[in-house]
Amino acid sequence: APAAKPLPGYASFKNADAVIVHSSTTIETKRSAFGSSVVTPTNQLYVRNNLPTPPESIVADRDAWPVQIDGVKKPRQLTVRELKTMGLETVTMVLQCSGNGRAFFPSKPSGTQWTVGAAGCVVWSGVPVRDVVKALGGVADGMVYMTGTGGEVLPAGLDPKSVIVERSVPLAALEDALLAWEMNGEPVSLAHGGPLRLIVPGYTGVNNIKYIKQLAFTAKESEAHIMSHGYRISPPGSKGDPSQPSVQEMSVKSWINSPIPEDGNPAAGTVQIQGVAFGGMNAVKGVEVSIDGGKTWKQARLVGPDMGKFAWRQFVLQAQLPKGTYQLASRATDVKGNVQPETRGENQSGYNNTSWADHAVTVTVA
Ligand code: MSS
Repeated sequence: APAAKPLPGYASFKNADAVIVHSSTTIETKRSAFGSSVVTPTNQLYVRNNLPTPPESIVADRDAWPVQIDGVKKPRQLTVRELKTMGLETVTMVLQCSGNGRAFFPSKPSGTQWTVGAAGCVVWSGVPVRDVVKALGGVADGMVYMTGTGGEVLPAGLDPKSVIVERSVPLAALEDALLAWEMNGEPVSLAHGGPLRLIVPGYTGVNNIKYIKQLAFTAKESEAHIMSHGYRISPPGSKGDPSQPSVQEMSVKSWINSPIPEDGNPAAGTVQIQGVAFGGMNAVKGVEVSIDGGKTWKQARLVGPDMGKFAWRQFVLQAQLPKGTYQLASRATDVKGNVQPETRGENQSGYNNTSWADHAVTVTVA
């Protein structure tokens, strides 16, 4: 096996045994490392950066970080210090990269070959965006998007639009959105977007803008390349363009984290089949587990605290398994009755893979 890549400096606090370093800007949580405590520990959470990480100096004086609020009746700049007087909310949310599960596409789309570990369940605290908007006189007339801009210093000599991390989501998303300064009980680390991050619960990772420097309510979608052409659900063989759907709301998904082949063969007898399930915009209602590749299913039990509709639930099924080889699969249903599909939706860049068949594991009981 090739030698493991070292952790980059900004992520040196990560647990090297619990992650796969794909590159200096892409780090995946190992499937064996999700644990059974609902929340993903910060030192095991995945990282995905589209640009080089900003310098540590931006988190030296966190409360002084400014964010410009535009597209409201009274636009102005606010510091984190001021935001901390304007409201407080905590939300537990699945943060998942749009490309999680890309490695399972037989078409081998280019991009990081994430399996399941570009996701985690994370607790965020900050001010509700709706409180900020209210304090600034409400959204200006005619605005239909909420557009967040990342605070990276852009590489010189390039058209800013071609590289800037700026994403628009429908205005309705502001109802659940936060400007967050705390993650899992600590100030948001630089790796995860400190000093201030836009959190859009239920939406894929890319919409959660790190080191946010501007939050604008806009009449049009951002013209940044990452919005107009990147992160589009493009038909196989075609390039991204603004007419195609963008990656936004997540949908119902689950996968098994134990037993998995990486952890060795479980002993014959009672085997606890466990994993995680989430509904994106809707709470999870239940999870079924199959030991025969999806021919038959049994209802699993949801385990641990319910941390709200944007969090994931853990599930477990105790199965009596004699020696043999089993194809273990899980299939979640949300409260609206949406069922996790068997197959992925094919697309050029390998986004939004929710297929239960792709996430199944073959395990030998010894
Ligand atoms: N933000 C910014 N500013 N920058 C960048 O790069 N990225 C994205 C988000 N945000 C970015 C941002 C992505 S893409 C993702 S996933 C996320 O983030 C991640 O997170 P973490 O914390 O984990 O790293 Mo895909 O859809």
